[in-house]
Amino acid sequence: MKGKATVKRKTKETDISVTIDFNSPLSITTDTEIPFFNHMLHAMAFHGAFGMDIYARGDIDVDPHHVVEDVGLVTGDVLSDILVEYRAVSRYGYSVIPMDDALSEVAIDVCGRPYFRYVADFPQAKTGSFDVALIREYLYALTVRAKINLHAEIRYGLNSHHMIESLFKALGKALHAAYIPMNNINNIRSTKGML
Ligand SMILES: [Mn+2]
Repeated sequence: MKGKATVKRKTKETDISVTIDFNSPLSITTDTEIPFFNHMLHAMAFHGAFGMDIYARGDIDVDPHHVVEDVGLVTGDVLSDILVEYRAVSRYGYSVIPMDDALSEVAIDVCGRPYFRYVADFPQAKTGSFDVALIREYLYALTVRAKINLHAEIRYGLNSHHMIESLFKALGKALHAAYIPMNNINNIRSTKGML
């Protein structure tokens, strides 16, 4: 079905499966064994109003780095597959989302030319046990594999948890807008009501 794709990837470090389904916004499971990462991924899909099923196992006893980065890689692969099926999408999506003290901005162009800009200055290096530096690894991996232009900026905030959560909500909403299939838009926007 268009708008849905699954990619599985198994290496010596990680075993990952990601499904995204833009047709089923209520179906969200995030199972990575990294509670804060699960929380952020869930917020992204929920506020982006798309279905997402993530299963990830890996050497988190070494460092959650591999799992976080590889979930980004596989999620990018899924978005790339969805674009192939849709053929044309709206391309652009942006969102600015506040959460308490924090404000984050995400702008996306699904253009086939990977570009990544990320601005974040966190007041706390960890939220719970989660190293906030890993957020960059996830976003960069997703950007490269999805072949999108992603500008992500946490403008300000006092609490790293709020800052990252506002960023993931903005990312979800921006992805939703950027991957609207182009044919549907044309149909709706045609003054004739059809093409
Ligand atoms: Mn939270």
